[in-house]
Amino acid sequence: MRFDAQTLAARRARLYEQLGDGAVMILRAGAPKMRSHDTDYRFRAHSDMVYLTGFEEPDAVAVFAPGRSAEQGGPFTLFVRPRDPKKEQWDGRRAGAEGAVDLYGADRGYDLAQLDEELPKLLEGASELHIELGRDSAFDAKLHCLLAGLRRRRGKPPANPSVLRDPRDLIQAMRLVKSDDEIAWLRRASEISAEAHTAAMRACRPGMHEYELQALIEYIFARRGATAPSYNTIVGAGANATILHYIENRDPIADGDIVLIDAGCEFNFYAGDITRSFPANGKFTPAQRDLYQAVLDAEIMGIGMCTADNSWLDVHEATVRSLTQAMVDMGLLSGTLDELIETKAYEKYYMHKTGHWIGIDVHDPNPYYAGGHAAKIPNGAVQTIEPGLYIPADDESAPAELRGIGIRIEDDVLATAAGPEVLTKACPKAVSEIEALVGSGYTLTLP
Ligand SMILES: [Mn+2]
Repeated sequence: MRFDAQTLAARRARLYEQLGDGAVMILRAGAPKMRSHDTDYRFRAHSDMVYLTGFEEPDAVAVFAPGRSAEQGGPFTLFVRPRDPKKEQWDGRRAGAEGAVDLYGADRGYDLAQLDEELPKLLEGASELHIELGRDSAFDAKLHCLLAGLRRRRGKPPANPSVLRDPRDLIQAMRLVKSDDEIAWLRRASEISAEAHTAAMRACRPGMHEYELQALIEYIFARRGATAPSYNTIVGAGANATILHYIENRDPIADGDIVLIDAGCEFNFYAGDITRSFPANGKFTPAQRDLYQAVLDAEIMGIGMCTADNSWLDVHEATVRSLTQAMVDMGLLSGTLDELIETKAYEKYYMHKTGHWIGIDVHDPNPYYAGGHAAKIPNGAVQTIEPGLYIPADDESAPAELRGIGIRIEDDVLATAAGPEVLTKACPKAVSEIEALVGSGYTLTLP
């Protein structure tokens, strides 16, 4: 278990308070997914499940029923895969029903086989059920049968929850403001990610392949104890950098290319997310430098706006304004600034939003709107700021020297009462710093 028992118990107590005694919430860890024939992708449990239980095994089902007293078994029930020495020999250890209680603090632990029998009992008398539908059709069908069965009971008090709600509404709002522990893990994920990017810039020289930089980055993630990249590492050289989510990473890096690396690690479940763009040969051309500086100016301005006075949309709109002006100045767009913004003409070269919440998911699904308005940035929330400009190689309307260049610069920013704190600040981004760093050499040493 990677969260301590107290942290988890405190999170559940907050959840119970918001759920109220009449509600029941069901969360599921999810199932492994096939990668090829009989081998699966490495499993990672659903973030909400991990956040509230710390339980990482596949297929687990957690049921939270705040209204159940200790005599009734208590509010937290965990259904898990049974102990099985033969299967554990092949696929790893299992906590089992006993471990669910002893190691994970469940009030009751059951084998998954008992779910059909026990779940109706847990739902009895609940007025409201929080369950995410549409993720697993077999589970949805089971639940529909169960609810229909509860409704059919004649001559007995009503036993069915009559309101269905999505658990994400409650939990994702809880996850927006990070605790000190969470900030420490995000900070560590940011530091490791920054070290990896810095190493990649040092190591880069024309003639290498994109995958060599990916390998170095992911080596540093693993070496520093990160469990995995928090998303597929993007290393795009030249025109590949204009593809937002380019993950093939197979091409050689040419002299004169800008290399865009978007990579971050997951440390104790929490994500880092950094993008840097740099000249493969260590020296920006004047056109590359103009484009880079325009994005950097917008990024630094956006970071400065990560305070409780602003919404994420305020930050986005200010960034769009700054980048659109730069696009006019560089001959990419023509027209008045207001008109180009109004008609979204800037989307030709800047087609994504300026950032996203980050936490236990790299795109932390915390609320972006509250009461119909873009959500303000509360102190304790962490978000990325990541403006970019992408000029397709075949865009004949763009100045020739700008074609086939992609620039994105991304940092992870914690909003605090004292102002924005850049968690990824160890990763250089000023033009002079980048030019000094790229190609300066990185020697891989094994400890
Ligand atoms: Mn990002």
